[in-house]
Amino acid sequence: MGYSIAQKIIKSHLVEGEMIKGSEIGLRIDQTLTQDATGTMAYLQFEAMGTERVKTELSVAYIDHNTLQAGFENADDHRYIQTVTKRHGIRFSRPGNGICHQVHLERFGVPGKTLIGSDSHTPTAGGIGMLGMGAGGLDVAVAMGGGAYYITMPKIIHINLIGSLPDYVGAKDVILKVLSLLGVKGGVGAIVEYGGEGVKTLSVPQRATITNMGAELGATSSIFPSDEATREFLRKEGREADFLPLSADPDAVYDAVYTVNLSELAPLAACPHSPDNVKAVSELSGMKINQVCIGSCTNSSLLDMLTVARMLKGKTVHPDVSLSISPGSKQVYTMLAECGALADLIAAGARILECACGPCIGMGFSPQSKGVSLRTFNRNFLARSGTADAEVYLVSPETAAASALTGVFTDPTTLGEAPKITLPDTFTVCDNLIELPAPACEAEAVTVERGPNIKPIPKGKAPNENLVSSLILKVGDNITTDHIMPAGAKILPYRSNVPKLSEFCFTVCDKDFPERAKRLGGGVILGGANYGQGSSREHAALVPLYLGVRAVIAKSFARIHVANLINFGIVPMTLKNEADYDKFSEGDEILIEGFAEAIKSGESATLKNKTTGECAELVLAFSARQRKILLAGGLLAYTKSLS
Ligand code: MIC
Ligand code: SF4
Repeated sequence: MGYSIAQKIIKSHLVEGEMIKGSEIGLRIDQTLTQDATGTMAYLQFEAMGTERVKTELSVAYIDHNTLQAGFENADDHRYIQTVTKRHGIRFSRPGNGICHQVHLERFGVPGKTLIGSDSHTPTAGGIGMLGMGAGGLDVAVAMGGGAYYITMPKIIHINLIGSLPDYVGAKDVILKVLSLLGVKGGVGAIVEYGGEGVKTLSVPQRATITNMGAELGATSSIFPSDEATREFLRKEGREADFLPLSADPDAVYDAVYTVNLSELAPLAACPHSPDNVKAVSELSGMKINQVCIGSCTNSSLLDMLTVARMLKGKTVHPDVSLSISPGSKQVYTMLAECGALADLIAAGARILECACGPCIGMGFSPQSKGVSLRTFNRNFLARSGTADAEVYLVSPETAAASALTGVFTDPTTLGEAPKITLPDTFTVCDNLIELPAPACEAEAVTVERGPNIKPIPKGKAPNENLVSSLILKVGDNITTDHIMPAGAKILPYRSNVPKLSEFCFTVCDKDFPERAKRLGGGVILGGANYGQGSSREHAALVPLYLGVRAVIAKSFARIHVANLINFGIVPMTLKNEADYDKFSEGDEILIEGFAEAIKSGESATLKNKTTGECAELVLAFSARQRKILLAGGLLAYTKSLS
């Protein structure tokens, strides 16, 4: 039997376990990336591990999320990351250099290699045939120290692309189509692999839009073959030597196969508040809009920006619309300026932002009350924009530009002849904002600067013999990490200050939660299906830990979040029978007898509702390694116990 692309990369990086679907495997990690909103924690944990120099082939720290410096906090954290990386052998991408995934694709991604990043959209690298996976900061710290990265051996979902994209239909419409087919849980436990004749009609940045938003499927990763288009992209970046052809064996066997005919696609939009709530733009046509935001790691490539610039050239943004544009990287920004397209955007009335995440993570540009915002981003979770009652729609740059001009939802295919964009033969390459670390012999002389915003990380605890607790929160299905630990301009500056951050925990769902959790001394959370979907932020585990949460019981969990819970010693358990969810209410007193013993060796445990007398069976599906981590009170303690 042949191998798929992802299976080939896994095979060549396997250091533990066997490639048996559903079992835990350990992978050697070639490259890591961090961004600033998760990076401080990742480097504090790396320091706590005591490793002097990173052991990966390449590790890069990006500053792209917390770039709105309304106080000293973010700037202090940037300085910490700049100095700690210099000391430990990590490259530092300065603020102004761009969004981690876009810059990594341009400057560092290599087909066939492995990458983990403390950001859930790390699979963007799959656009270049690299196996990129999002992970918690602690997992990235361990990988930087030379440790393996553990995942469940995934299923492979094959998306067979045929045909070619019609005018005004973009790569974003492809992934929105896939989201409409699979849903936000459809990729859980799987890697999504693209193949078929249609692949060669897509450039690397278009492929990267598709793999980027594979994160919204809940997938472990998404990947494209590495072919002539990949070689061409690398050549333009001056990195042809990094090219390696990579494709699936003709007899590779897939767990599921879907065919998407690119020629039949039409512009699509993900409606509030979920990326899989997909409708045709034609169905929404005419709806009044207030804001358009173009950018983010999904749609900020030169191709995207040039397309938008051409559509706006010589026109003016509708008076009722505010349009923001954030190019993905300094390279994209520079080239837009060089060819005059930036002037076209400015002249049309676009509000040009720096090349960073910006509005995507609620860092400014929050919509007006009840505002309708069209965004080329990847997430439209409730309140993520910073305006709780805003309606956010996710669309392609083509739909965004068309609607910015008319002031209403507009299907770009109705606009007449589409712009034909030809990309330059070479890209403007200049890595002057990527700082190299100090050489090993000078590293000790580097002083790591820590600002007053950096507070100690809470420590996990070993489980008690019995779990005697109460349900301090009951939530429904598809709870995202943006519900658990909201972000945005007002909260993100406290990413290094867990006590302060805890004041915002779960406030999107229940504004009294932090106070209640503190008053009750913590407890247990009950969730629905796909609990913890979305971001890789380990703060969604660290902050509940600080508030005394010892376990989370849910119908099912999202991959990165469940790993983060285990890493910090919070015990994630699933209900054997989902209907038992209804037997429990917030405030109920609960008991799990033999809790520590069940974690040590049991497959299941009984959850007793002391308030009502009802019972439910819980599944404890842990690997031997995860059991040891939980018993040690978390990965840091476990890793230390090994040395
Ligand atoms: C996101 O898009 O939600 C983020 C912000 O990039 C997160 C990381 C974070 O919360 O810092 C992610 O995707 O992992
Ligand atoms: Fe940044 Fe948004 Fe991409 Fe997250 S999804 S990395 S916030 S641009």
